[in-house]
Amino acid sequence: LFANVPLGPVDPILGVSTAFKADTDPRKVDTSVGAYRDENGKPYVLKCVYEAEKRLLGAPKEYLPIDGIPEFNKLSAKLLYGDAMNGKEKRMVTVQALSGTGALRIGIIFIRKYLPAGTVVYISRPSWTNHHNICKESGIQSAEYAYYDPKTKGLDFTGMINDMKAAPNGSVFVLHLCAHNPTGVDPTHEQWNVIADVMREKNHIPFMDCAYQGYASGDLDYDAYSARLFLNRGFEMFSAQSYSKNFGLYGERTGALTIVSHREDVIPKMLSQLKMDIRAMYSSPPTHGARLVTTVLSDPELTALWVKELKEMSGRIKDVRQKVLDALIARKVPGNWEHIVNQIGMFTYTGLTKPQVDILVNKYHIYLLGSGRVSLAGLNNKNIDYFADAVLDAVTS
Ligand code: PLP
Ligand code: TYF
Repeated sequence: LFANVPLGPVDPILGVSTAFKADTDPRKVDTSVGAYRDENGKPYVLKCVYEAEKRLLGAPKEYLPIDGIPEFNKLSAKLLYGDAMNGKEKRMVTVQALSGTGALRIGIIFIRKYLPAGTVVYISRPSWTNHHNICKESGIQSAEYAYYDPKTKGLDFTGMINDMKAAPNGSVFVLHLCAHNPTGVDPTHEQWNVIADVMREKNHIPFMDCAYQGYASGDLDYDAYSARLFLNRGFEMFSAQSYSKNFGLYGERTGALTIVSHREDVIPKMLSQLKMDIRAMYSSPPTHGARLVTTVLSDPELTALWVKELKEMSGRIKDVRQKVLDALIARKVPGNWEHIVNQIGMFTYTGLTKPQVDILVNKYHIYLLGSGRVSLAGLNNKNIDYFADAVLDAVTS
């Protein structure tokens, strides 16, 4: 019966992480998956989450409504859109989702069902590898727009704008709110303004992928600039929020999808359709993570603690960037490595070639993606010198 089931490809990110776990070499270093590690290389439960968990001990395990906890949905939209909401909440709909991935998935299915047939979803080149998978599995066509320029290791702004102009009017553009994965390259605020102008002219629809709010600059409002700009400029738009990174809730699958319409009267109908999809897929979302986020965001003291911890996490990663750059310069590693400190968020797109990556993995047991992406969270004072030694060897051999 199942003899013809073909073997699927290994996920290019999670596959590397699996290889790391199987490696028994004591020197091994994991810079593959984007998951925060503390200075000792250990996963970190945020103190605000720990405190919220204490308060939630024994909370009922009843089913949630299909669209999740109403307060969680409200707080999520407010966290992302902030003052830009300004009365617009009446024409917004938010549903709790199975983290960022689940929010993207529900949103993309909604696009397939209710946007004009043939609408194409444009994804940055490169992007988080799952974006194309989500579109493919949801039965919608995806295409790419220029984003990263390997020559400058920065944004290919001209290419991006040209691709936006060339796309059919009314296309969906998946845009990373901040801390672009995998490149760590974000548009400046001035560039976002131009992007919004072009998207407006073309009637394009922004789909903000918000996996790192607060994680880039350490400032929740600063990091939300692009989403608030689009809302202020009157776009109809989508946003998928993940609490995996900024609350460290990875396995709790906590997130939200928000859709903004021009019209208030369509919101109940849109919600009813989102609920139909959710009901048929998994009936209702999980309780724990959304309760944790709700507890923290509705308590000013816990929110302040959260913001402090966000600054600590993003601050440690910035510190690691500088230390890696210093270590490479100290070793006179050929090439310019300034991009390591110019890029932002959890990752640096090193520019290492596949053969160089192979040296790091096979000879040094340092696990990174084949694309040269390094998750800086995996580096700390104990392994930065080892990492820099390995890069020197890889680049000069
Ligand atoms: N989008 C991007 C760009 C990501 O890096 C991630 C991973 O964190 C996600 C979405 C969604 O992740 P999750 O489903 O864990 O929230
Ligand atoms: O890019 C990353 O490393 C994170 C985590 O299928 C991740 O976004 C990786 C792969 C995946 C889901 C999450």
